Amino acid sequence: MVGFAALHRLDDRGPFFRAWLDEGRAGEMGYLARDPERRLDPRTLDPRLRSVISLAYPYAAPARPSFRWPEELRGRIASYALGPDYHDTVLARTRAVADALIAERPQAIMRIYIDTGPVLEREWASEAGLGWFGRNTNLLNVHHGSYFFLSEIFTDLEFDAEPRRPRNHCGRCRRCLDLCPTNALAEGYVIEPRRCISYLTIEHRGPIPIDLRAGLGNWIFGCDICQEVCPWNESSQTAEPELAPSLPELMALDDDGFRRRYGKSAIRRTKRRGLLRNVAVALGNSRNPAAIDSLALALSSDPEPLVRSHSAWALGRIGGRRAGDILERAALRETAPSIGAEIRAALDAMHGACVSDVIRQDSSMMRSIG
Ligand code: B12
Repeated sequence: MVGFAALHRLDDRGPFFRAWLDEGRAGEMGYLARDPERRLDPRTLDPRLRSVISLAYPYAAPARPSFRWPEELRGRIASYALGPDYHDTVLARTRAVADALIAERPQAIMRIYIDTGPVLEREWASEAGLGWFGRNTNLLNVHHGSYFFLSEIFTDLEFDAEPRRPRNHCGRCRRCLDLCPTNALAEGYVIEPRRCISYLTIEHRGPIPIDLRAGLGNWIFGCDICQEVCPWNESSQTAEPELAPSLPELMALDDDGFRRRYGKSAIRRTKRRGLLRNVAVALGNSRNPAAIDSLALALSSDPEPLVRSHSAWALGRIGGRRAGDILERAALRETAPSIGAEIRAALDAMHGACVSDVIRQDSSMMRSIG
């Protein structure tokens, strides 16, 4: 898709954007808060710029997971990250458009942005007529849903472009709000990234807050739930089977293996450490005892404290005597205080669960006696 818009200062969005930053929603994405004025007016990048050519590139998204979870220990990866890194592919295609224009107007300025620059990309795409801001805070289009990437060419060329923001078609639908497992979406078309699975699994570097881990399910890089449940995406989802990697296999990756497998994919962003942290959480969420072996190995020998600590949590979540024994042994051996704390918390959670099991059994016994 392509659309055009004349550049101006995004006055009507300024207060929303500033409030969003003031509420700390950028989290660890410090680059979002840097110099907000540049984001609100692209002409501050170069005062000669006049227009934006906004481009959208649809990508394939599988309709539903094609495996049985949690019997099969497979992780889900957001569709956008399944192929080669879109920063490279979309950049090449956008550059081809800019080159074609330069061939016609050799003096024209062309500045390309895709994801990495100080640009409110959805805002310009919407001004250029490509879609409306959905309640899930993605840009939505009646024909293509929301599974598309955006890129922009800012230029000093001028086009006959009438401002034509498409109508909002979300109506009263709030499936994305209701079905987000971590309640990251709120009324008012606003996201709390610090609760969003995409943020937690990709952008967030340290330990994942314990109260949000269960909500991650088996998402190990990004998340598509707020897109999958959106009625506007029904026709844009394909029947292709999903490329769902085996979690124990990922847990066994060393640095070299990670680079070989994901070096050319957007997934490299998390580094091995971040991905295996997410994989540990997913294995825990499976509550499948078949996950214990790879978690036990990671807890005893992974070089990354982050991976060891999340493996401890995961063993606690799976529970049972064997996971408990592994945790008890690790508690005696582990010297890093942060991991020791996770191991104790995992054991406490397991004992809490045992006590409540006993109470539950007791009360059902009382009921049957009664
Ligand atoms: C930071 C970021 C994130 C963060 C924060 C997301 C967010 N909603 O802001 C996190 C890590 C959570 C994230 C996740 C995802 N992201 Co992201 N992300 C970005 C990035 C780099 C910046 C976004 C930004 O500036 N946010 C700050 C907020 C304030 O900006 P905003 O939401 O656009 O806010 C404007 C509008 O919401 C509008 N507005 C506010 N209220 C209202 C109300 C109404 C009624 C209306 C009409 C408008 C409106 O005004 C605001 C100010 O201009 C952009 C690339 C870029 N440079 O734009 C990609 C981008 C937005 N992401 C993208 C994608 C694909 C995703 C994921 C789908 C990936 C995934 N599957 O895991 C998820 C979707 C999660 C979600 N529901 O948003 C695509 C979106 C394509 C599309 N069709 O919309 C982009 C454009 C990247 C690209 N070049 O293709 N992302």
